Amino acid sequence: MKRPILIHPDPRLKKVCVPVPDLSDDLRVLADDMLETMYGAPGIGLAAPQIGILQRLIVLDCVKEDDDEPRPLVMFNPEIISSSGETNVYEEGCLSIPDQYAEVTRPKVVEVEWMDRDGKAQRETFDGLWATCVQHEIDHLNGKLFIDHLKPLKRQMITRKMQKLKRERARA
Ligand code: K1U
Ligand code: ZN
Repeated sequence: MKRPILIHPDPRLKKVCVPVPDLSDDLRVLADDMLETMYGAPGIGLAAPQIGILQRLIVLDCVKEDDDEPRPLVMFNPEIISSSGETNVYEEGCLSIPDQYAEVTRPKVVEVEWMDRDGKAQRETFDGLWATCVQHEIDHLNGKLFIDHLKPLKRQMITRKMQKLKRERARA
């Protein structure tokens, strides 16, 4: 089932999320709903707080080419265990900040540990867009948005646009 995505500013997007204790069928359904919501948006990632669930769960699939096999990743309690000194600049977007894009600098390569949909511990090194996306999603779990990486004036400008968008949507 697709879930509605919260739009910034929303206090739930600023909260630090709690770890998922043990896997359950409810959590697997939540992860599947998040993948459906992400693909439907469309997007390349989604974090649980974006649908109002304040638990440490993210999903992502950064396979770009339509002809390539999809690679949906479900990560419970993801943790970055190492980051490269080398950085990468990517023009990021966010499903909670529609139609706004800005360049963000982040480590180019990150090593991540997480628990998968079957409760199995996983560890993998990500590069390029995958690394950017997994860092963007883990930021969400810590109440941080990509605009928090920008200069205050630019952040304020985007926030005002989102406030206007939310007022318009509420009136419609
Ligand atoms: O977390 C989110 O809000 C999802 C976000 C992830 C992301 C995008 C760009 C850089 C870092 C993280 C998105 O998916 S925004 C939409 C998007 O990037 C996209 C949509 C359709 C096709 C390809 C990309
Ligand atoms: Zn986002």
